[in-house]
Amino acid sequence: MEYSDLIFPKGFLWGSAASAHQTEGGTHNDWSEWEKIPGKIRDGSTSAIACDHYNRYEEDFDLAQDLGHQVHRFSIEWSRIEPAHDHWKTDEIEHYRRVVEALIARDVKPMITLHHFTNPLWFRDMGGWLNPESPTLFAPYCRRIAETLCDYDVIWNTINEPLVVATLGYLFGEFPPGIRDYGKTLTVAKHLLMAHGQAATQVREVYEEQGLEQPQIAPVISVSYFMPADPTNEDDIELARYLDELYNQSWISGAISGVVPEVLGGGGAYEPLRNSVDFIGVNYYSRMLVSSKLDFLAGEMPPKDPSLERCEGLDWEVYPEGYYHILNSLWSRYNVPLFLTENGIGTLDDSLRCRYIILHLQQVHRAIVDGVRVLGYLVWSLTDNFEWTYGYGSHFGLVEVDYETLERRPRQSAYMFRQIIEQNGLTAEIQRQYLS
Ligand code: GCO
Repeated sequence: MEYSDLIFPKGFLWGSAASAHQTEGGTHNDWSEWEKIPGKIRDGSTSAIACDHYNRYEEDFDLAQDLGHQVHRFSIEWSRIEPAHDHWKTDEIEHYRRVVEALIARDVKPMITLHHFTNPLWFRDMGGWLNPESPTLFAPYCRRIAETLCDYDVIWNTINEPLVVATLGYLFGEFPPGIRDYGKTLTVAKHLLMAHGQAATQVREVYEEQGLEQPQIAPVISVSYFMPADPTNEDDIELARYLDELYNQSWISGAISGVVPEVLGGGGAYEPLRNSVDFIGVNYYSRMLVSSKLDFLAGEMPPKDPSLERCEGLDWEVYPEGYYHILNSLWSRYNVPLFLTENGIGTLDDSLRCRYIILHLQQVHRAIVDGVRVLGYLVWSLTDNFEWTYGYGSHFGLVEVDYETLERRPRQSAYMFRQIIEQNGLTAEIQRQYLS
């Protein structure tokens, strides 16, 4: 196989992503309560200690720096900041100031996510994202964080993967609150869209009040490449198209247009959404085969392709080409720059992780050559961490965590990725070395 150098645009940003609940330990929110219910987490574990990142963030950021990362995406744990409604923990706010300062001191740019899956218990008890007031209940927290961190050079993410929150929490019942109701799923997606608008508006207002230049703000969507199980069957093709529209497109089109889409319940223009998207954060892991003969809403899926490699635990197929198609479709439809905020694989086979990263970056490069504007690429994740319903059963880290001693050990993939960053892309040599 002949390889050529695939060099990325000048100024392309490289790094890794993580979230508070999955790494920090010691959080107290709707997820930590959910984990206590037997059977919810497959390995019976909890996030109680996770990676102890709350106490070890400096050590982790030393690693990010040593590994050449230019950006680190992380989330702020809302339940730490506002543990009771309208009660604010100044020491916790200051903690995140130190976190941001620690990154900046290492020359790693912070990308701050305001909401990554978890909710404070008071918010859950007020109905969570089903409550029509939920977007405005979320807003004051966003304002406090923006007030604290606006003096630093950071990038803002509002809501992480709204459709994952909605579908896994309210359609398939695998995430808290464990509901299975299609109508509620759409309501939650709509409220998360409005919450994104509220968050962006709060951040913008704070910068405006302080006379600061506006920062970059984006929501982060999870995308899957839906494919008909039978590519000759019209109904399968139609179902794949329908799911793409619903899952990949509807929410982000609402955020960009400022109008709540009909599929999410409509409601016309929502003022806070105006000017809420500077770029789209895109998380891609895999494709999804769908069949019209099966009940998708009941979770029935066609068999996977046995020839494809899989992600540990989650069982996602490795399907790099889907990345190329999705990036092209988002760009051609919205013409808004894309930041690849998560891509990676859970595996104990680190050579598979190396291959996965290279194969996906080849597709990203292919999209860039087509003219798709891509700003950066972040590996999920810097370290192994608590993988939601899979507990510690899926290893996504460039850096291994020994959960007995909490020792961190960079894997070969971490050094490979450092080389990619140094070269600003994939040299022929690196592709030859890891793909053959
Ligand atoms: C996210 C993700 C992460 C997961 C990762 C692997 O949605 O941002 O869910 O939190 O750990 O996607 O599943």
